[in-house]
This record gives sequence, C-alpha cells and structure tokens, in this order.
Amino acid sequence: MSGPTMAYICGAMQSLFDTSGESEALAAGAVLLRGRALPLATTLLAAIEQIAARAPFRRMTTPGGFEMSVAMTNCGQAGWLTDRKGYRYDAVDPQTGQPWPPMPAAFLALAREAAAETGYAGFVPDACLINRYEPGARLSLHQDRDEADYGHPIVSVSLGLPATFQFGGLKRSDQPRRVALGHGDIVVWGGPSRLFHHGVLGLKDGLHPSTGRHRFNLTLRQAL
Ligand code: MD3
Ligand code: FE
Repeated sequence: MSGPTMAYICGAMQSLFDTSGESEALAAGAVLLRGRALPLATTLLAAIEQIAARAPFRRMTTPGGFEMSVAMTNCGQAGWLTDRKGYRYDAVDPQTGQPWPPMPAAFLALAREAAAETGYAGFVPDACLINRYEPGARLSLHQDRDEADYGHPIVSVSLGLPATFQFGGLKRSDQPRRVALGHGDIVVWGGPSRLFHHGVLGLKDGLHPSTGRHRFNLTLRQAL
C-alpha cells in the first residue's frame, strides 16, 4: 500500500479518532476548538492553583450591589474587577494590594496559538480572568466591553465540569443559542462576535476527575 491509499486511510483515521485540528464555527468570527487544551489541562490547573495561592478566588460585587455567584481571580499585567464603583481593569489586586501574579507561559502560548489558528495572528494577551464555578453558579447575559480595543479577540478555555454556554447577538434581545463547553474546549471570539451578548447557565452538580465539583474558565484578553 502506498501514496494515495495510505493518505486516504490516514485521513479517515484522523476524522474518526483524532479531533485535534478540528474547528467548528459558532458564529461569524467565533470558533470552537473542541478539546484543544486537553494536553495542557494538568499544567493549566496547577498554574491556577499557584495563582490562587497569591491572589485568592473571591466573589466580587457588581456596581448594583449584588455578589456574583462565580468566584474570580486574575493573572497578567491587568486584572478585571467589579465593585460598587464599577467594572474596570487594574494592575493591582485590591484584596492584597499586590500586582496580579504574572501570566504563566503556558497560558500565553495556548492563547497565541488558538488565536493564530483562527485568523488572529499577533494576539498577545495582557490579562487573564480566571472564573471558578461551583454547582449553581451562573453568569447572566452580558457583553465584554471593558477592554480598550474590540479589534482583539478573546480566547476562552474551559476546564472541569461541563457548562451550558449561551450566546446571542449584538442586541440583548437577540435569541441566544446554547452550546455545551467541556474540559479542554477553547473558543476564540473575535470579529463580529466580539460584542455578542453571552452568559453561562447555572452549573449542574457533578464530580470531575481533575477539578472535583468545579468548573474553571480562563478568558485571555488584550485589555490595555
Ligand atoms: C462571547 N466568561 O468572563 S467564556 C467572562 O465561561 C465570560 O466563564 C464565561 O463571559 C465563562 O466575561 C464565558 C466565553 C466568552 C468570553 C468572551 C466573549 C464568550 C464571549 C466575548 C464576546 C462574545
Ligand atoms: Fe463575558
């Protein structure tokens, strides 16, 4: 067996058994890379633990006075914050008075590769928001509008328990679509989808071998 026959079989094997390299368009400018972070999952989770040792997960307060059900921390030059004064990025963690822990090299590399692969060459995130969900935690429909330049995409990495993610359109009233995001899934949100409304439904209880009763989500951004 040689040449074309071998290539045909390898092609078939790839589509049947090897999902790395596959991508699915969710919306204009939004691409799902199913399982793409799996080879790095252990590294990413160890890094999250290190970051949380210096900048603990905390439930922040919205400007309207509600405590978020999702616990958050950050790494990188800038971290996303909310309190009674509003939403913003800041170089300093208000809880410790220290700069946010540096962005691990693995976060940067993964985000750059995912972005480059989906048409956003030269993406260099300077901020990573780390969300931690426990059963029942949710994120209501919102837009990400606190970054300086919406021309940059956002790379999101899901780890642990699966969640139902919802995304609509530019108008809050646009009927949202649902997509299940599981351990190792990456989504790159850019172009027209960058300002789409999105949220996460209440996390269903479960036990994940790598994260127990938690889901983690990294959002890597060029915020400044
Ligand atoms: C669609 N986080 O932190 S990541 C957030 O799973 C956030 O924790 C969710 O929304 C989570 O702001 C969803 C996926 C995501 C991130 C940014 C987007 C989807 C997006 C920006 C525009 C459109
Ligand atoms: Fe968001």
